Parts: sequence; C-alpha cells; structure tokens
Amino acid sequence: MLKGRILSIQSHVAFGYVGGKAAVFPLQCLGYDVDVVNTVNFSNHTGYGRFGGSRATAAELGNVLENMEKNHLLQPERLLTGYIPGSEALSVVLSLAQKLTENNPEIIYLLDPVLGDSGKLYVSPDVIPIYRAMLPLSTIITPNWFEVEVLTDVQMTDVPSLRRALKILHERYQVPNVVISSIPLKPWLLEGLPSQNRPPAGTDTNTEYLLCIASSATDTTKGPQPSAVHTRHVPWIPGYFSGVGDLFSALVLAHFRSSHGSTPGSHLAHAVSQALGKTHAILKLTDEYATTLPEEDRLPTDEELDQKEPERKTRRMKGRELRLVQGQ
Ligand code: PXL
Repeated sequence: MLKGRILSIQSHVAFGYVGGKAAVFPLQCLGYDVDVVNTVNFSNHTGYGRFGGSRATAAELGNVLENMEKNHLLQPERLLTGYIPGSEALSVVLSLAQKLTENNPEIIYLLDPVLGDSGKLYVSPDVIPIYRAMLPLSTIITPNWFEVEVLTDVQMTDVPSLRRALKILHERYQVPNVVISSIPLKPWLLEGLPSQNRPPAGTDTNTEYLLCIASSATDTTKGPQPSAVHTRHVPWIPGYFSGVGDLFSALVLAHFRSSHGSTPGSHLAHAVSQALGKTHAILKLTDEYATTLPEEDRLPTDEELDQKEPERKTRRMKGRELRLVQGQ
C-alpha cells in the first residue's frame, strides 16, 4: 500500500467525476490520506449544457490555507494542483507551493498547468506568467500538447522542436519530470519513435493510438545533459470523457517513487506506466457502460443538435462520467 499525505487543490463538482472528484477517491484507494481544497464548487462539469456554483476567491483560499497552517495541518508529503481559474487565486497557490517546498525540499509536487486544449485557452491569459513561476517548484508536470506550446512559446512541428520544448521545460524552468499524454500520433512523431515503441504494423495510427511522452531531466549539476525520454502508445478510445486528465495526474503522483539512486527517468516511467494502465481500465469500463445506453444518449457530440436540445447533451454527458467507483 502506498502511503503518506497528499494536499489536493482543484475543482469540486456535486455530480460526476472531474477535478478532485476524479482524483481523491483513487488516491484514497491507494492508501493516501488526502486533504482537499476546492478551487470551484460547481453543480457538474462545464461540458454539460448548463452548470452553476461559485469559484473560490483568493481571500477564501488564503483563509483556508492560513488556518490549516496555524493548526499545523499543512505538512503534506505530496502536493497536487489542478484547475485553478483566475490569476489571484493561482497566486495564492504559488505562494503556498513556495512555502511548502521551502519547508520541505523533499516534497513531491505534481503541477497540472491547466490552461486549455486544442489551440484554445480556457483560463485568462494572465495566469500564464504565474504558471511559469510555479514550474521551478514542481517535481512533475502533466501539461497537454497545447499547454507545452503555451508555456514554452515553441510550436512543436517536428522532433527537433519537440526536443527544444522539453529542453526549455527542463533547463530554463527547472522541471525534473514532464509527462505529455494523449498525443495524436502525427506521422513525424511516429517516425521519430524507436522501432520497438511503434504501434504494431498495419494499425491505423491516426485513429487507434495515442502517444504518451515522459521526459526526465538528468542531473543538471553536471552541466546540460540530454533528458531521458520514454514513450508509450496507448489504445485510443474514441469520444470525449471529462476528468481523465485529472485521474491520470493523480495516479502519476500516487505511483511516483520518492527514493533516489536509480537510472534517470525510471521512477517517472514506472509511475506513468501504472497511471496509463489504470486510466485506460477506467475508460474502458466507462465506454462499455456508455454503449449500453440508448443510442441517442451516446452518439458523438453534435454541436448543432446540442444547441437545440440541451437535455440530450446532458443525458449524453451523464452517461460518460468516469466509472471510478465501479472500477476501484
Ligand atoms: O479537468 C476537467 C474539469 C475540471 N474541473 C471542471 C471542469 C472540467 C471539465 O470540464 O468543468 C470544473
């Protein structure tokens, strides 16, 4: 059983499984005590036709953390931060991360820099410099492809530009471990993979697989060194599921070993391998459940129909909530 205390700072929804609702139960199942600070308190995730609730203000977040500290309740071995909308609230979390890493240099901090996806920001642009300031405090980051491009200002269009972006994260921003998951297998990426890491010959790599890249900086005290990069392809389950990234990040943090002294990147590769396997299992279970629903409740997204029939969208979203309890 893995154990220790994790402080998780991310969103809360009453119904369904995103943010903390996707992360906390799996962490508890793995044996961790989890302290939970909510950054938003919503009815459901924002992909539904409608949602409501409130975002925690910087003052509210600060107040919770301050009182935890005064009561000596703020001594986690690991820190997990996810969706934090708004630069003022994020600044409070930056100060917290500074304090926790100063007090305990051994703390393992997984930072998920939630900025957006597929070319679109879904937070205000003024959070970008704050995330950049947080990067050097992290042990592991789990950005998506778009978030790497935003944080590094590098458009990744070939293997050299991908390596350049990783180098910026490792060297300029001092991030020891970078995990980029759910990458569509573009032809140039496929060609760049070592042959033993390529999907089986004859499969349609455009639709059957996603790639995960795990990159660990080697000892930078010995001067700039190439990072240890591991790649894995994972079967692609089509359709949109919310909270998958939050579950994956929590599992990477849970399975990351803190002991020292093995080959560069092996701790990260182990954690990512565990997290990919478990996330895939939950997704498969969720997808299988969705296929038992009436056809109109599980068809792929159709923006036009969704506008006309918000109830249909709600039913479809509900049927695609992660089956975490069933899959424990
Ligand atoms: O990362 C998923 C997520 C987290 N938190 C909130 C969300 C979503 C996805 O829609 O709406 C509030």
